[in-house]
Amino acid sequence: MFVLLPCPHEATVSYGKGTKRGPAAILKAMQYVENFDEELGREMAPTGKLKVLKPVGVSGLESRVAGLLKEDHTLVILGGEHSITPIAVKAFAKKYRNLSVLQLDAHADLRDSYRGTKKSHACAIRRVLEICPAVQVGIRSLSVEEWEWAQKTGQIEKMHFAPKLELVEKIERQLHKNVYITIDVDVFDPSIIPATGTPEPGGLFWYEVLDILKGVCRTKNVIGFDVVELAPRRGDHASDFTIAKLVCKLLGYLSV
Ligand SMILES: [Mn+2]
Repeated sequence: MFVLLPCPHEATVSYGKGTKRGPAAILKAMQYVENFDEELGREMAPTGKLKVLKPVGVSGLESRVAGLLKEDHTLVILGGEHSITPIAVKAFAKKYRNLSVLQLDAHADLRDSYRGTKKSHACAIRRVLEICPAVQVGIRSLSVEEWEWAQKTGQIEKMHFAPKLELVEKIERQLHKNVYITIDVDVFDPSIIPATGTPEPGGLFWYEVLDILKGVCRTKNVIGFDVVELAPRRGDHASDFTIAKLVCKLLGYLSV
C-alpha cells in the first residue's frame, strides 16, 4: 500500500512563502493526472493501493511515520518546508539499516544553523547527515561555510552539482541498499517550476530528474520519499501539475 501523508509545515522559509499550501495543491492536481503511463505501459498509481491520510503537524510527524512504517507501507510525505525531512528520516532509520538519503535540491542545506535555529530548512541535510549518509544532486547554491565543511568532511564527494551532473550509475554506487528520496522542487529549473520559495537558475529538467529516479528505483530498495517546498501561486497550474505528475511517476517506478 502507498500512503500519502501531507505535512503542511511552514515556519522557517526564508524568501517566498506559501509552502503550507503545497500538499493540498499536489493532491488536487493529482486528480487530473492521467493515471496510465506510456513509458511503463501500465497505470502509475494502482487503484485501491493508494491511501491519502489526514495532514499531520510537524510535532506529530516522527511518531506518525514510525506508526505507519510498522504496517509496511511505502510512505510518501508531501511538504511543507524541507525541515520535515530529518524528522521523517529519524523514524525510517530506526526501522532500516543500510539507509541512505538521496536529495534532489538546488541548495546544499548543510548549514549547522540558520537565523538562530538548527531546525531551519537551510539545515535539513546537515541534520540528516547526523542520522545517515546522503547523496546530493542538482546543487547550485551554498555558502562558503557549507563549501568548506563539505570539503573538510568529504561530503563534497557526494555532492553532484547541477552543471556537471555525474552519471546516474555513480550516484547509485554512492547509495546504500535502502534509500529514502527527498525532492526539493527547486531542483528543477525555475522555467518549469517557478512556484517555490527560493528558485535558482540552471536547474534540472523533467527527463533528467526522471532518469535519476528511474535508475535509483530500479537498483535500490526505495522505502519512501518526500516532495517539499512547492509554494503554489494563483494561476500557475503547471507547477502544481508537474509536481503531481512527478509523485505519480515515482509511484509508478515503485509499484511492480
Ligand atoms: Mn532547496
